[in-house]
Amino acid sequence: MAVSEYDLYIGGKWVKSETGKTFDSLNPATEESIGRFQEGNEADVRKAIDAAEKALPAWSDMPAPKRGLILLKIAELLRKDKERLGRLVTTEMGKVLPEGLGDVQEAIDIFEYMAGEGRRLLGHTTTSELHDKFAMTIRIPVGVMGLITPWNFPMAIPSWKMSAALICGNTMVIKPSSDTPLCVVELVKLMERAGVPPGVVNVVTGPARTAGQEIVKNKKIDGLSFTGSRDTGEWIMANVGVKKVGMELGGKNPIIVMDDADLALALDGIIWGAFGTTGQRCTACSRVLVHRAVKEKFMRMLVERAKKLRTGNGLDKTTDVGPLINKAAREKSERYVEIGRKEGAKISTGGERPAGKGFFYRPTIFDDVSPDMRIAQEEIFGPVLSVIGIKSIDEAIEIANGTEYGLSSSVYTKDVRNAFLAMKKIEAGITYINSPTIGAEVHLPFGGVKKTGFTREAGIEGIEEFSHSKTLYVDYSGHLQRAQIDVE
Ligand code: UN1
Repeated sequence: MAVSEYDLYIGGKWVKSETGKTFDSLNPATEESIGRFQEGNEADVRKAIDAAEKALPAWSDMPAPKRGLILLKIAELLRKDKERLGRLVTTEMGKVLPEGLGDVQEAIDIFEYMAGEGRRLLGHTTTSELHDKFAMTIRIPVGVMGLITPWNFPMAIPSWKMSAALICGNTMVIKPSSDTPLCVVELVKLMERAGVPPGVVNVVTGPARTAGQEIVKNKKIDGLSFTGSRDTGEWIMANVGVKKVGMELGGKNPIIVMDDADLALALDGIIWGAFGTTGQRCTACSRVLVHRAVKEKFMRMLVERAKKLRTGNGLDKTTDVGPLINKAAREKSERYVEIGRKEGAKISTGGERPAGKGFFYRPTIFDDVSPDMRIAQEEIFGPVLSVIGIKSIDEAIEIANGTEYGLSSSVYTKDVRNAFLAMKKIEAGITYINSPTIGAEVHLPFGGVKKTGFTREAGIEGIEEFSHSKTLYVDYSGHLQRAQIDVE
């Protein structure tokens, strides 16, 4: 079958890259190409920035509720096309179909949510220390935003960023991950149809080392929003210069199972949290901290269930776990399994790749893991779970907090004291009680602490990454009043 070629989207036009080069996006389940994309470079990014700069005055001047109507239209078009796009996510990224559809649903949800924010964009009014003086804040756009997005939620995460950036009145250049450019290209085609004016959203596909670096370093970009790996995030922080920066990096998310927990419920949650999306969520559960009083029993349940998980093409209804995104990702999981073995942890199931095409890897569980092992500290981003025994909620929280990351976390318990201690003391942006570490909803803030980053996306807080607060003072006293001086 002939492979379609897709162009860059700059200033409202689909154009070729300056490089004349292309790259292919592969279906990770079959290793076949699903599309050919422009290998955009620095010059392409600079053109896209110019287009975004040109479009900024008119777009930022449009009343926010009116921008909101365009966002609603985008949501409507996404909804109409949900089935096709869900299959596209499944094919390009390798999730199972219900998750592919969920990815599109999350995009619909956030566009609807942010459309409503257009009628709010809250500032606040407050008192003044002086007579006849009025004080308040409003939200203003950041300007031209650079968005660098990952492959694991190829519709949802670009939508979190684009919807918030749009409603706040910014224009933007987006560089999607080279593993999933088609999802963003399709999303932007819908935006074009929904009436997003030329130049407001520009797409440059291409490598991190050329297109990506230009977005990070270019001084005309006023704000940068990045979701991706810890290493790239650290490089960005060191090179970004003076810009408003959003950082959403990795996780080593724990689920604590206490001795009073409903074990069947915890089992469902852990299987879903650890092996859903093949463990490739920054919110995926990669550590289970289980009370020693129930550990043996729970391990038997967990291993039995994990063994039954069927790996395969996500479009196949019988598949539970899809492939990893690419060859390097599978090799990373393999490397860590080797590290875990050498560290002395015991493989209870998995630890191998099935035969045949596709970047598949069996769901893998390590038992007898100690908290300081590399497999319990470092993000693997694959279907590899470490189980650690604990004796109390205090010990569990200490181990939960004993990594550099802090995104999501969870505790299974029926004891309100355990639940509240976990909610208060776990160092993370999100704590779930009696549900897994994944499944954030778009009207609540999403983000982490420590080396996970410092940004909150989605929810009202999501507005802050894509706007500045501006302070306004109105003095109607008719004479000079000096703050801090004329206070008597
Ligand atoms: C991510 O893995 O980067 O909460 C985002 C969740 C999803 C989003 C995950 N709604 O798991």
